[in-house]
Amino acid sequence: MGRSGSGSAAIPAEVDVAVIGAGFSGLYLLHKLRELGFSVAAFDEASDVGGTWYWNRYPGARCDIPTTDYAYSFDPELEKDWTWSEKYATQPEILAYLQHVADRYDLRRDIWFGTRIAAAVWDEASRRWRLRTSEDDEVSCRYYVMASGCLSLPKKPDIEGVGRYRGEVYLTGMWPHERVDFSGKRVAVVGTGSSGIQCIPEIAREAAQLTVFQRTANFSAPAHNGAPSPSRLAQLAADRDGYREAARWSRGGMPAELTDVSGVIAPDDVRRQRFEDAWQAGELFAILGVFSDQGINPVANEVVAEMIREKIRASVTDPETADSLCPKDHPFGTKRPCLDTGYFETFNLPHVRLVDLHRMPIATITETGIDAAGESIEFDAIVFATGFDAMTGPLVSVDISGADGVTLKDKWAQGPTTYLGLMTTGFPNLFMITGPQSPSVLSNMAVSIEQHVDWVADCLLRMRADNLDRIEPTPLAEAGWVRHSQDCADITLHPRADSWYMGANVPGKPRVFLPYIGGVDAYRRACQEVAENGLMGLRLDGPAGPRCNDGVIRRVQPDVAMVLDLVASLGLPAMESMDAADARAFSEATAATMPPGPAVGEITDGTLPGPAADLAYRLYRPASAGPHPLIAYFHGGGWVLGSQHADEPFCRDLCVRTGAVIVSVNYRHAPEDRFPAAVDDAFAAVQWIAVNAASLGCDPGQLAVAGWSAGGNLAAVTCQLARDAGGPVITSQLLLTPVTDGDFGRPSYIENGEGFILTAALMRWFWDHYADEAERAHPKAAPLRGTLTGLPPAVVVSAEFDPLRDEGDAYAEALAAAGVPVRQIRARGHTHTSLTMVDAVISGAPVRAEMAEALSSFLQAPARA
Ligand code: NA7
Repeated sequence: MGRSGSGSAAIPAEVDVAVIGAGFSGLYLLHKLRELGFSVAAFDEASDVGGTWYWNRYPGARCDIPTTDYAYSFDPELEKDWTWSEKYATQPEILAYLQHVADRYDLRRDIWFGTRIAAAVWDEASRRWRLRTSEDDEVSCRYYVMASGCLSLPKKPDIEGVGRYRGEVYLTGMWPHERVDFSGKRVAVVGTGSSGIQCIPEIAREAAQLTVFQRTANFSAPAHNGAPSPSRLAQLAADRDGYREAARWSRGGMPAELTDVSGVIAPDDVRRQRFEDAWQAGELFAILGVFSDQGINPVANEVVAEMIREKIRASVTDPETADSLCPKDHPFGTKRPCLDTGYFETFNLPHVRLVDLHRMPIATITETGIDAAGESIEFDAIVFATGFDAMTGPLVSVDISGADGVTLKDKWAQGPTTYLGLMTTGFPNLFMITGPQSPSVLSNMAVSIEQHVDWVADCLLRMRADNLDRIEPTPLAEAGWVRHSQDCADITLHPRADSWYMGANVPGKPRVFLPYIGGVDAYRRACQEVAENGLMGLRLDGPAGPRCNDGVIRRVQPDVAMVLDLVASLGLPAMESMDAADARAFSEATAATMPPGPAVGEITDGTLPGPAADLAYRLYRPASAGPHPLIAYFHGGGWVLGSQHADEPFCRDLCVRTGAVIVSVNYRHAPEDRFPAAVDDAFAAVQWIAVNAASLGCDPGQLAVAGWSAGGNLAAVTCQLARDAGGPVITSQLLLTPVTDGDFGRPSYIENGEGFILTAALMRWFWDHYADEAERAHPKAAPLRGTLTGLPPAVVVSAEFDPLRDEGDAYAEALAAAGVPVRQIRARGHTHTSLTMVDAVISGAPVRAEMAEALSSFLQAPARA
């Protein structure tokens, strides 16, 4: 049986809160909850406090977040007490710090060491958890908190023959407490993640021979370790509270200035300078933030990746070894980058050898060494630096059985599902500290741990005050958070890598991005909003009776939310407060700040005859050989704004995705030319384009019309006019968030009338400029009110947070009811404008891919007579 740190006390039968783990999380939890008057017992398998820093005692083990920031901030007195000796402290120093914390707050008396919690069962009748230790002792607790760490379950080396080896074997994550002496020995290190990269230079100092077995070359930057950063120390001395608060509201959990320099657009000298500055800083967030777009744009990412490869090639003398050490199979940052001290230079030492497992795979481990590609290499010791079953491993390794008898392991068989990374449905009163779908391993853990502990403590306090004793996330809230967390990952390059972030390092583990990548700041805001909104998404119960404010805390796509935040922060005047000329100038100026869209084969300008005057058009031709399908395109802008080149990024994107020639036609605008001038121009343009298809290098049998917003309105009306006039033959229509009706009473007008760029007020302004009240019901203004049979197949895209959503959906449904083939695409989490923000709103790309694929499939179908 485990004993409490104070010595003899037996495990208590009943506590308010049981905490698993006595590392950074467990220690602060214990302290905080005890201060609040809860009875708490903590359990740890280790014989003392420290968590990660208790187990990872391998030579060279250090933190990779500067110690100025990798420490508790909850007590200014504790900060005054402790002085770090280095920028990146060694494992013994961090362990000493945590021991000091345990002493300072007298924590050990409530920690049972050498005690593993093997199983936990929820008892609904008593609304308590029953925990069982590996020694079969039982503890009953109201709340059960897994503070068991993200990287605390080492992955067993999964290499053929591993059990046969007779020499010394070490696992970096379970290093012996006694000093290991490699002097004069032949040593193998398997694995080149952070642990391998930290221990290899240290082992090379002692060993007679060192052979490093590398499966994946890793990006690493010099830590430039030494004294703690004078500039960070000065900032802390000047305003400790301000510094800590800035860390709490930063992207990664350390105060940092975010850049808006794009790695795609910046000139070479700027790129180089920014990179060199980050390289010199020797901080992970610096090298991960050289460019604003390196995490999402492969081109920007490759700029940084190649500059790091240059550094590697410059450090390593043997070109073949240098080449093997250069990472080429994953974007930079998608596997955790390392900070090192002399790692690459170690391979210049005569007794150090790199075995690149891609060139020389391990056949088997033998009794005396490792056989690789026909060569038998003998070793006195093998060090496995092969990583962890990260994030979910430590949680599901306990046999946790929830309210419906399902185990956590089974619930998460396809990947973890959590609410805020803090709780999971079906497991009431169970909290996780830095669980999956929280920023955790992507952030400064110290900051994330404090935020989680504080949130849990506030929650328990509130429940106590409100006479409640049961809490569980609702399925709706949990599904919403899982989706949001996934949405955040999907706009990054992370899913491209076989990383432990993706669960890819453990055979059979589901491939799911595990941490939350939306940022510490965004995450903290979400947690705060949940608390402020009556613990939204959490079902509470107890003597005071049940209560639940169900809902989804984040529904807007993460990059769309960033755009909305930016727009709100600019405090721009409402467009409807301007006259048409000012509104046009304003909208053009805004468009000029957007990325231009992908390159196409050719862009040419021309004019075509219109009913009143010539109409300007801009033609986008794919790089491929023709004849191409042809799309007549009408821009958005509420019939008031825009021109033939206003939607250029979207037109280029459509051109590239469909392989069609896009002819974007200008038309007469209101208020100078009111309804039906724009319709007349649009129809005339389509007639001209159809007649001239061949001379435009296109296939006359593959003509589509397309438009966005008011342009979607014109495209829809044009199809009705062409049908009624008996031509031209239009093979399909693409309506992107179209205006189809002037009904302001639809729910989407009420739900999304404000705050999503296109407002209800602006839409009224557009209509007022365009058409008289009496004209608005005419099918040429409101195609939804027209006859819909016999129209070309349609792709109709609506956006969830658009006032026009419901009229777009209504049009799609009415078309389908009239027998028109329809592909209806509902863009979840998007706004009226976000789908056209090519290369700025990444989450729009899959929607545009789907619409282009649907349009192409209609275009390629045999033309309808
Ligand atoms: P990591 O980062 O998971 O690194 C493990 C390394 O071991 C990595 O290079 C793996 O290659 C390699 N590995 C794993 N299994 C094998 C087998 N079977 N054969 C050969 N090589 C293998 O763990 P660390 O302990 O270094 O770091 C974990 C985190 O701790 C770190 O990110 C910091 O946050 C602190 P692979 O890349 O899978 O090809």
